[in-house]
Amino acid sequence: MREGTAPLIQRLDYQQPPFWIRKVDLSFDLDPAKTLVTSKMQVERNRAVPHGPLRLHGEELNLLRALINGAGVSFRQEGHELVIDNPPDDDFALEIRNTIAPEKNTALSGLYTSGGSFFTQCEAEGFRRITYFLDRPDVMAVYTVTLRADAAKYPVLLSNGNLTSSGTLENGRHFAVWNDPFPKPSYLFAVVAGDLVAREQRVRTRAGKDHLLQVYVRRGDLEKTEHAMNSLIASIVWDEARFGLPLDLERFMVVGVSDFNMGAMENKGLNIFNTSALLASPATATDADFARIESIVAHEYFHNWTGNRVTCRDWFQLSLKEGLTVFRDQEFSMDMAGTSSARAVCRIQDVRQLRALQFPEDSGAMAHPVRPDSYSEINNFYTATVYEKGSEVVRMYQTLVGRKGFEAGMKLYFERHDGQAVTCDDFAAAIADANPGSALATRLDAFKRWYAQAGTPRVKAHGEHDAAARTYTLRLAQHTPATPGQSDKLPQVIPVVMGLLDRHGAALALNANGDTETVLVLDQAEQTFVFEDIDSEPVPSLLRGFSAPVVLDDGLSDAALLVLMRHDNDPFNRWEAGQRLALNRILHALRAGQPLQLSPVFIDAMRGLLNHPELDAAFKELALTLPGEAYIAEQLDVVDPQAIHAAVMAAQQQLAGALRDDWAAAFEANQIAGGYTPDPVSSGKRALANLALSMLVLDAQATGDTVWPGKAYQRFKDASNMTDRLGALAALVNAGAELAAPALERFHALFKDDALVIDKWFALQARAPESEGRVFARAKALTKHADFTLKNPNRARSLLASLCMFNPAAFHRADAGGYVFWAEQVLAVDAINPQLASRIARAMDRWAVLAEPYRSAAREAVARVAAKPDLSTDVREIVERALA
Ligand code: 0A1
Ligand code: ZN
Repeated sequence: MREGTAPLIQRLDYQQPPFWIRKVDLSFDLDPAKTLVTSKMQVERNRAVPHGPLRLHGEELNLLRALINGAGVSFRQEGHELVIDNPPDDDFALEIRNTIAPEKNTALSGLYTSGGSFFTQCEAEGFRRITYFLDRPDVMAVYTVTLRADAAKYPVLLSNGNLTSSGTLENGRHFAVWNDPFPKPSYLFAVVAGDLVAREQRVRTRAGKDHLLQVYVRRGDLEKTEHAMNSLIASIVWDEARFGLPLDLERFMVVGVSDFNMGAMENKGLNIFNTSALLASPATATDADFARIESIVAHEYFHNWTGNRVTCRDWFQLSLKEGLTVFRDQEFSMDMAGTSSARAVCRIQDVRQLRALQFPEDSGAMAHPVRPDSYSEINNFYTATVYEKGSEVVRMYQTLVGRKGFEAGMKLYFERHDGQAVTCDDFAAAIADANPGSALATRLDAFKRWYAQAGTPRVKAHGEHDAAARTYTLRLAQHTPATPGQSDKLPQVIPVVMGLLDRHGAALALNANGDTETVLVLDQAEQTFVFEDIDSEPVPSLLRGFSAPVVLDDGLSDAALLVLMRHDNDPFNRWEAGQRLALNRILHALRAGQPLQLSPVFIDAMRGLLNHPELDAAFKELALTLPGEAYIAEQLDVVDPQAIHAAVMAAQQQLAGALRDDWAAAFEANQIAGGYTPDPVSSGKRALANLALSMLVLDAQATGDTVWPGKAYQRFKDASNMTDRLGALAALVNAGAELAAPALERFHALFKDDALVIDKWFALQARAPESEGRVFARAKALTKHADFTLKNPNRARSLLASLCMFNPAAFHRADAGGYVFWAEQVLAVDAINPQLASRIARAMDRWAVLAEPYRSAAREAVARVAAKPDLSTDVREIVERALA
């Protein structure tokens, strides 16, 4: 959409639609240049709202005719709406016929072509780019879809639901008819047509029903679908076992496409995936890719209940389906991981992600509540706040009512709302009503502030031990900072899972029952909690498992943090204590403007972790990885990305040197014999070996040693899987080793025909630690590489997002070169794909906290983009919020 200013849509303006569409018969005569769409709808007036015209949404459509009950009807086109002023009072049949041009659809929303096949993407408002419709999630219809296409070019014709008939037509064409028995909103509609092949699996579920599972991909990619199929089967089993939610369709299809704006899409019975979230083989995908595929396959499958069977009334309720489904996929991944330590690794990774992406969002120009109040482009609100913070909100429900209570709440939610389009309030009510008298039900209104208030709450903790009274008094205070449009905030309901340790690390009883862990519910601005029979000053372990999405300031000394790091039986807080120790050192150096110097105590503590005989390799890798630059930036009022980078590099260099022998031992100890499997134990070992290798190569760069770079190169050449190969390549590239250049060249030659691997090649170079501007120069040069294109979102992101969003020291340059580059690229992408452009535009969300000279130069670049008159509404909303 390209207009001066788009209207701001307000949550409180919601009204039911004046008409319902109950049934749709859609037919497509597929042709890349000109596809004919015929839509026959059964329409009825909604008598709950006042009479009004019928206004159908439509964009980029060429209307051929509109008939009501078979006769021509007068209509007008008003902006992106087709208005029929006097439709009949009684139910009527509306027929629309229009054409579209899929091959010109570079925005990848609606019906488009990719690699010679047809795909659709309708969430959030893509269906209106296929035909005129009431394209809103509360209008739910039963769809019958007829596809006609050239049989040789498009042998596979798919849509939602069940195949009811198929056959041949004249002129080498063929057809297929699909019927989806479940009423659904238009955003869940999908079509795929092309020369695809499928991996198939028949399964019988607990309920005793047989189902056909299919994973469709391009010829040649079939052997990369085994992991996705296994993940799908595991997801089906899990959802039945954990929540009693069965697969409701005879056929469940998953399709891969190389051009896709997001990870994947949960279209009813026909999930469409970015190939990056679907295809994996040991030789081409890393452990992280395998884990991501498992979680995204699960996420889309889980949407079948949380999103499809019960959907959103309006787009402000997006977190109703997304927060809940992320929570479900996170729980699934933890259950799949198995051991408590492997579960903790999942949790730590999720929290790291939240802190790296959502915390900055919550304190930047785009800060918005989990349930936003307004938007001009809904695609801009598929955010870390709606997804990841939304998931944390769901997790807090579970913490407040317990696991069983939460399952009972889910059951009630489906009993009440199956087949409906509902709101976050309906979900909250179901969980609370299933748990009367619970810590949630008694504070439901206050709890719902999590949906309404933006910003990350700060919790301050202060404990005092009274030796004479043998009591420990814990005072908790909370405050949520102001965010755009919300200056004053009320207290949130914050579950604080906690325990107390004595000086030696033993867990203390918190009450007469002898419990060593409890949940404190902080729901006031300030509250105190008193523990009895505490003999000596304890060390509090607060917010265990990251029980609420807040920033905790507990003022703990290094000594206390060391106790937690060594002894806390909550693995999350054990990890957190080590991160805090590192963070304290980095922040101290930054605030004092002094070079960073790690203390012997810190180094020893890290050595203790690395050599610990019992801890898992995966946990060690997380514990020995320093906090990310974005998270460090979040702790500062004024951000100098270059100073942060210098401090992190210094810390890394010192850790590399001081633990040289320990890294070497860890590298040797974590080699894996035998074939590749992406299980948590093996992937943990590979992760630690790769971290060790990168530390050893980094140290070698400083000392002039050539042995470890040589070993890394050898390992890169000989690796039998992508995790080890990319790990060794990263070690060379990130350390700036001489062997990096030949290794990169070799890597490109080896994988030049595998787009997903070439994406990694671009991303690795654009994310490398900056050193004297070389990384920025290289990334800029790579935009001219023959393999680079802005048209493929994965490729564009691999270079542009990597540089502008994930490499602060390369991006924020004193000469403003990064910002000039950003502005050029955002404008260039915007002309092709506004959704993608607006994602990249968000690199500037936090310009206002930058130190000079970055701040002024960044603002100027944002203003320059905002001054362009023909920006998409997507990018316009982002840059205007940034400047507000
Ligand atoms: N509902 C999908 C995410 C998604 C949203 C928009 C899309 O098109 C632009 C595509 C996918 C999910 O949560 O997986
Ligand atoms: Zn989702």
